[in-house]
Amino acid sequence: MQTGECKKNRTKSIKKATKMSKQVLLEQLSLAVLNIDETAGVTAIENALSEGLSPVEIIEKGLSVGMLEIGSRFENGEIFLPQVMMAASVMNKLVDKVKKDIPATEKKEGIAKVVLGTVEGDVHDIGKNIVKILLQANGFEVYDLGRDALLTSFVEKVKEIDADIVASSALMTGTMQGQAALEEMLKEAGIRDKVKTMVGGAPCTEHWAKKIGADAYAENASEAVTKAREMLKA
Ligand code: HCB
Repeated sequence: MQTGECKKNRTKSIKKATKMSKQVLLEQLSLAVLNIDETAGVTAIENALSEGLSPVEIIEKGLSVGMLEIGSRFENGEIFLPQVMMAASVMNKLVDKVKKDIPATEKKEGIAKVVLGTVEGDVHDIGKNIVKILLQANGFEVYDLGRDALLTSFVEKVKEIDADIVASSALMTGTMQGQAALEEMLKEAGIRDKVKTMVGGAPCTEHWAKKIGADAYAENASEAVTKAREMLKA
C-alpha cells in the first residue's frame, strides 16, 4: 500500500517528467528552424500535437524561439542572409502546417475589423502573419495589407472599412518610425479618435507605444489578441 507521502512524490515526479518532455518537444521545434530542417519540423509538430501541446505554444514557444536564435546568430556574424532567408522560408511553411490546428472561435468580436500590415520599407512578415492567424482564430476580421505596406494604404483602408483597430508591425529601428508617422497621418485624416492603434515587432516596446501615442503594444501574437480585446472594451 502506498503512503500519502509516497503518492505525493510519485505525482511530483510524473509532473516533472511531463514538464521535461514538453521542454524537449519545444526544443525539437526550435531546433528544426535553427537547423533549417523542414522534415524535422514536421515530425516535431506531429510529436508536439500528439503530446497535447497547443498550436499556439508550438508557434510561440517552439518555432519562434528558433527564429529568434537565427536572429542572434545573424547579428553575431555566425550566419549570413541566405541562411536567414532559408530559415524564414522553413518557419513560414511550418507555421502554415500548424495553422489549420488552431481552433477557430465561434464567438465573433462583434466582428471587429483590424487593418494589419508591416510598415513601408520593411519586408519582415513572419510575426505579422502569426498575429493575423491568431486574430482570425479569435474572431477578428483581418484586412492584411501585407509587408512593405504604404502608410497611406493603412489610412485609406481604415477609412474604407471603418476599422476598429489598426495594427502595424515593424522589425527595424528605421522602419518603426513609420509607426509614429502613421499616428500623425491618422490624426491629419481626422480619424485617429475613431480607431485604436497597436504596434508590434521586435524593436517595439511599451515605451515606444506610449511615446508615439499608440493605444497598445503587444510583445507577441497572443498578447496582440488580448490587447485587441482590451482596446475594444475601453
Ligand atoms: Co531581417 N533583420 N533583414 N530578415 N531579420 C532583423 C529584423 C534584424 C534585427 C537582424 C539583426 O541585424 N540583428 C535586422 C534589423 C536591425 C535593426 O534595424 N534594428 C534585420 C535586417 C537589418 C535585415 C535586412 C536589412 C538585411 C539586409 O538586407 N542586409 C533586410 C531588410 C530588408 C527590408 O525589410 N527592407 C532583412 C531581411 C530579412 C529576410 C528577408 C531574410 C527575413 C524576413 C523574411 C520574412 O519575414 N518573410 C529576415 C528575418 C527572418 C529576420 C530575423 C532573423 C527574424 C525576424 C522574425 O521573423 N522573427 C530578425 C532578427 C530579430 O528579429 N531578432 C532580423 C520571428 C517572429 C515570430 O517574431 O518579432 O517578427 P516577430 O513577431 C512577433 C512579435 O514581435 C509580435 O508578434 C509576433 C509573433 O509572436 N508582433 C506584433 C509582430 N508584429 C506585430 C504587430 C502588432 O501590431 C502586434 C504584435
